[in-house]
Amino acid sequence: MLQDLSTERMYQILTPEGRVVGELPDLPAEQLVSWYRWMIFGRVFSDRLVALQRQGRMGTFTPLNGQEAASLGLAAPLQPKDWLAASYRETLSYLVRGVSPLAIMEWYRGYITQRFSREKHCLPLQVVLAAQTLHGVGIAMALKYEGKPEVAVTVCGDGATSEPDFNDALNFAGVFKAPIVFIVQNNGWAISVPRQRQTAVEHIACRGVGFGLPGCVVDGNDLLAVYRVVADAVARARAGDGPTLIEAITYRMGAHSTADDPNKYRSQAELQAWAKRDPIARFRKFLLDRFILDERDDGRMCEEVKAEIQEIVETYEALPPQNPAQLFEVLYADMPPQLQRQRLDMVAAS
Ligand SMILES: Cc1ncc(C[n+]2csc(CCOP(=O)(O)OP(=O)(O)O)c2C)c(N)n1
Ligand SMILES: [Mg+2]
Repeated sequence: MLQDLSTERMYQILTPEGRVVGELPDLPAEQLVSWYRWMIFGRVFSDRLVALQRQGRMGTFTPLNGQEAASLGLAAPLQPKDWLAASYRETLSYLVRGVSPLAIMEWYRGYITQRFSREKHCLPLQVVLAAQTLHGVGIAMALKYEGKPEVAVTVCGDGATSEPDFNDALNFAGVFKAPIVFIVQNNGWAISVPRQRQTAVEHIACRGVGFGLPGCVVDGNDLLAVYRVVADAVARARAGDGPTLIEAITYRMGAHSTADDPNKYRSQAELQAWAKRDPIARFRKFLLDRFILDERDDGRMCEEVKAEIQEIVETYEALPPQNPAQLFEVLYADMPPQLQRQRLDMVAAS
């Protein structure tokens, strides 16, 4: 299907009004309802972490509101052994892959957490913009050398595409046909810098051409469209046909982080226009219209999710403080001698 896709038009299956305009993927109703629940989970979780931060119970947090469809849709087509290397914005992508909410909460609290387990094949959330794209290509090349059937997916923001790392990653992946999918979550802003300041080309996905990669633009607030496009690109990488660059057009409804005030740089009119494209409302309408979900199930599900998150918060707050010695333990498989000495000094001093 990727042949049908182009950077000329934005691929879409459901319009913001919930009208079907593309080919629906053949998926069971339970799958669709479970995805809907995950999007609600992502939003409630994000809101809760913002509230905890405001009360001094959480570190700086980067909300994902508005980007639930892109975050879920990019992770949903992956097999458990495929790899994901993404940024601080993709908390929902990680949760869907089975990373524990506690891992995310510890990470945002500033703990050195060991809960990003290798079994989930997710690298820890990356803050250094675009560095994860290189890590993703490295993993993809390792998979290729070892003749493994898995692929890597790497995700960054629109602002991160201006980093040298992003360009190096695309170039290397293009030349060596790495089994990887690059996804750019174009949410309109890099903190206060608008998307227009990152590149003069019309779509970020067009930049793939310069590296020999096919690119496509997808409506990032259309869960089924993101799923479909990423599933095709993953299949392409798995078949040995090389990397793809996908641009998901979405919008960050909240602040960049709990340390940011977006009212200083963007208009209410822009926010209101994007509120009409809400990814959860769009998918909900689709499910209700098709009788896959009813209002009562929906209400019950929201309450369940809130209760589940409340329990997670209680577990999180009962966690012991960080053991400083752990700082040394997560970086190297074999700790170098100077770090072993520093670790012993630290333990002795504490
Ligand atoms: C290499 C590097 N430079 C600068 C920063 C500071 N910084 C953190 S987030 C951010 C904006 C990123 O915007 P974008 O890539 O669009 O991702 P978004 O936050 O919108 O998801 C910047 C400049 C950083 N983390 N890393
Ligand atoms: Mg951005």
